[in-house]
Amino acid sequence: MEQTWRWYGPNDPVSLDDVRQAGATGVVTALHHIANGEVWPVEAIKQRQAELAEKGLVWSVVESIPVHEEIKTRSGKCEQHIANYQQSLRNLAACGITTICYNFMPVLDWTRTDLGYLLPDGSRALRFDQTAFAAFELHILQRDGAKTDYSAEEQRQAADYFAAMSAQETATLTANIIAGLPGAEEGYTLDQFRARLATYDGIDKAGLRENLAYFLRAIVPIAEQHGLRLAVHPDDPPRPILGLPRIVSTIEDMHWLKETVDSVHNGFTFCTGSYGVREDNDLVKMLDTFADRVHFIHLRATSREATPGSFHEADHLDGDVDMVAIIKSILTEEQRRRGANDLRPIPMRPDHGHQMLDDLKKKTNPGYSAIGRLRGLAELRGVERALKQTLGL
Ligand code: DNO
Ligand code: MN
Repeated sequence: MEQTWRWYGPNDPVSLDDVRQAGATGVVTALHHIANGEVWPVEAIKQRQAELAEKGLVWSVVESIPVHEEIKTRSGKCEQHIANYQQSLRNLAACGITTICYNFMPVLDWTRTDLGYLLPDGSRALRFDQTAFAAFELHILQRDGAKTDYSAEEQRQAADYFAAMSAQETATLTANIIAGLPGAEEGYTLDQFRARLATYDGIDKAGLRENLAYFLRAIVPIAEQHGLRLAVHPDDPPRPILGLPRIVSTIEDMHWLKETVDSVHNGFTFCTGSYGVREDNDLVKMLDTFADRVHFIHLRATSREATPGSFHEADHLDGDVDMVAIIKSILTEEQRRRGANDLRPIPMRPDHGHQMLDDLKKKTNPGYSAIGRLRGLAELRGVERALKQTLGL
């Protein structure tokens, strides 16, 4: 595995020196200063590469070129956004950057209700509390005519939860959900959010799949021409929320993606923390089934809680996912690729970490503080080394 690290650019409180000291050799980043939908110019890409090279690092993976909402809803300037996306891909290829992560989650990127969930050891984790989320949806958002599938019991719990919240807690919960977590290109006010949700009225799962297929038919040929590896990030959490469809959550979705545009360039970001939230996702099976199309790996673990749908982020080796088995599968795939003369290791990054030690006193990007990810990377690297030595992988 190529050890990589997500870096949000010059404003990231984690410096490139920190990244090197964590032992990563590759950087995962994006040109966040370029507006969503615009072309990434060659000069801007080269400038970022030069900044990294100065610190002995390479730009290994783009995460993400954001997919404009008008592509997801196939409305407005969709065609222009797709043409721009194609051009950004060509420009990245011209600069030698070939692995591109993206996601197709409607309106919201990854979503959490609590950004500072206190763990017994005093560190802080990200959490998705299904009851808090339902309180937001039913009592704060209160969208007219919204379809929800909460049971009577869930509705009662959400009402109790909401009744017990202070104004400050209500504001914090709302901001956590709609203001945009790191990497999400958009944040909203409540009114903007309601308006954005309304743009999906009439787009069901089949409709969203159609829009993704349309997008893939436009970009996979470019990836083929230029040797790019596209890697779709799964939905997080991996299920429909707020009445919006989600289409990259299960092995069935992965089959659909593969069959819809059947090319090895049309691949996956295998994010164990996202897929692993569903109990019915067999992660090792998913990874093994699509191994030749897994172009990028996010390793982290989540722990499902007693309330269905609730989970929090666990230590990298200690959640619901069998991380050792996952890493074994990745190393087996790398061995297969070497046999086929593809010597490139698969880029992997520790995806999120707990806020801990000195970082507890600092303002950090939720999930993307230095020390927790450093710990995660160190543990994952240890597992890799042990497997390589004992199994000869
Ligand atoms: C969640 C995290 C997110 C993710 C972006 C994908 O699992 O990895 O930061 O990378 O939502 O674009
Ligand atoms: Mn991820």
